[in-house]
Amino acid sequence: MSQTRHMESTPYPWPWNGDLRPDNTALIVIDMQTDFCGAGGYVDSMGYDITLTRAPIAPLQTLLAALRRQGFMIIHTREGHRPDLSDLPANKRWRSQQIGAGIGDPGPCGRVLVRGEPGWEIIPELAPLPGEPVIDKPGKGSFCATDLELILHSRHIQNLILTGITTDVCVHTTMREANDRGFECLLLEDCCAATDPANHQAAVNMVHMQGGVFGATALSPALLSALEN
Ligand code: C5J
Repeated sequence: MSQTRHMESTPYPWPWNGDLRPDNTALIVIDMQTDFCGAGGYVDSMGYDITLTRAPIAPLQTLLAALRRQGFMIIHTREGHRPDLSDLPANKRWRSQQIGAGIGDPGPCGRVLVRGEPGWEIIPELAPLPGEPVIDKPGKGSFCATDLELILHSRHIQNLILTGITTDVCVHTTMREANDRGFECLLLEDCCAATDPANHQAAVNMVHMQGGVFGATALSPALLSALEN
């Protein structure tokens, strides 16, 4: 007989059906790259405070250690473009130039948001382990123009735990895409961050609407204690 396991989360105990197991649940760590949280990267060059986007590093290290120990699938993503910029929409490039961090332009960490450049790498503190899939995505959502959905279905994943940066952009877009594809989503608030704390909170609040319109949210200690029990 199968056992149900829920954890404390808002606005409902997650997952909806109590079916939380290492072999049906994946952790996605979104865009923990130097460009988004390192000195001289894309976010820093736009003038935002990287202490905000670095805040999830320590909770993520604890979470990763626990989930790796228990055998959960771990997936990492990187936002970035081909060196020839053939996958960079002209309007995305233009907007980034308006704020002084033109995608594809040279910067302190190499060409901004370009694959293979130092700024595009995942930060060493959260480096993927061998065997953990890394999804390279040209956009905000992790499902757009990637093989993420195929990978999740091949591993029979039903539940997704979403973390990384930024809460209001790439994490939220990915959560919406995943929810529409039928995945049961949990956003871990302390393992995410935005370039503006009010936007982080607004993104969390949006998930809580309509009985959990995109899923649920929680703090990582709630997940860790559910897994310990
Ligand atoms: C942004 C992201 N904010 N990873 N990307 O452009 O959220």
